[in-house]
Amino acid sequence: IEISRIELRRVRLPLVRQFRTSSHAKRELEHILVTLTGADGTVGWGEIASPSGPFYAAETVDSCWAVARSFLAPIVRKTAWEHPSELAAALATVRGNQFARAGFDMAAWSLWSAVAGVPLAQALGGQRAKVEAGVSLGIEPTIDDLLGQVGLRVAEGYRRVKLKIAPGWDVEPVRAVRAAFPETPLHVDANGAYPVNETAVFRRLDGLGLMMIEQPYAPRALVAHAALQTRLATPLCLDESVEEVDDLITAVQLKAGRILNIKVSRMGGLTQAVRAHDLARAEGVPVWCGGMHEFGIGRAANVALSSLPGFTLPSDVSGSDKYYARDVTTEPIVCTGGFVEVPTVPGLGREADAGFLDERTGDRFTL
Ligand code: OSB
Ligand code: MG
Repeated sequence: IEISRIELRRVRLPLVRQFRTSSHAKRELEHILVTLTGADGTVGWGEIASPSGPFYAAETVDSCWAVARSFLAPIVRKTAWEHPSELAAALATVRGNQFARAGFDMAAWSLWSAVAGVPLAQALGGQRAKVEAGVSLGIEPTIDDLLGQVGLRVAEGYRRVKLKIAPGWDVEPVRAVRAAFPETPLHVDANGAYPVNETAVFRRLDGLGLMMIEQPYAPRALVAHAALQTRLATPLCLDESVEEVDDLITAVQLKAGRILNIKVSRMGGLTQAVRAHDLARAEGVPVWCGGMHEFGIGRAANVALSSLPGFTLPSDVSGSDKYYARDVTTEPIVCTGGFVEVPTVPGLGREADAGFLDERTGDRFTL
């Protein structure tokens, strides 16, 4: 596929509700949208969904912007490719910088599937017509606020609720939610906030019937995760620990977790996300698709990925309305009765809302 134009733009959207994790709080997000235009004029969209600060992963919006302009866009310019995996291999000559690479890989897949005339989900190997949606809830000022949020999302039909935890906000709020919602599938995510000598909190959480405990310790602490897993009945789920397929191989060998959260951004794109899925499936590790508060472009890619057969647990593919009053696509992502439909039209399945995007666009770069 020949690329005639590469465009990057920085786009800001306000969040409908502040989102707080163990490391930071946010009210507005800035993501970078990538467009690759083919020789026939077909456009592929991708999203670089890095947080502004380096608190989830090492990247920031500014680092992604710099690496995208100086290294990734030039690689796309000079690489001849027939399939997105070939472009992904060229992009992977850049070490790290997964979020930045993911935006280009996603744009390549949406362009390629549009040109091939197949839905992105089908191009990736997806099989489901709709995917099960879970929701991720931030740290709230009070337990009553949290109970209110859980009640709202359960009433909307979400099939699993994930609660962010942090030292000082863990056993007590989770126990309160479990007591008020005894039947709701629940899991917790610590974003690596606990020191590796902390086990008491997790042993107390172990009795609350959680689907999983996500990323209790720092990303590289795989040995500590393996040791904790031997002491708990609740499965541990890895997120930040797995940025490469090789990290997954290490985690499986060490038995550092029984479940994997696959994020398109964190894995450096759809190509690597599919590889992680294939490996996890072969190893009997159930996976689900995590999110980074993506706008409609990245969210559509998450829905397509979640249609692959190994995604047997609900994904963080909530409706656009959970985060944004108005999304950047002409049709928002909609969650109905706990499911999001997988588009059946060729390509990504969502069109950018050009006028609204222009209003929200700051810096641009074209090559
Ligand atoms: O750990 O899954 C995470 C958001 C920002 C940083 C880290 C995480 C998250 C989420 C968002 O949980 C989930 C979503 O996009 O719906
Ligand atoms: Mg997580």
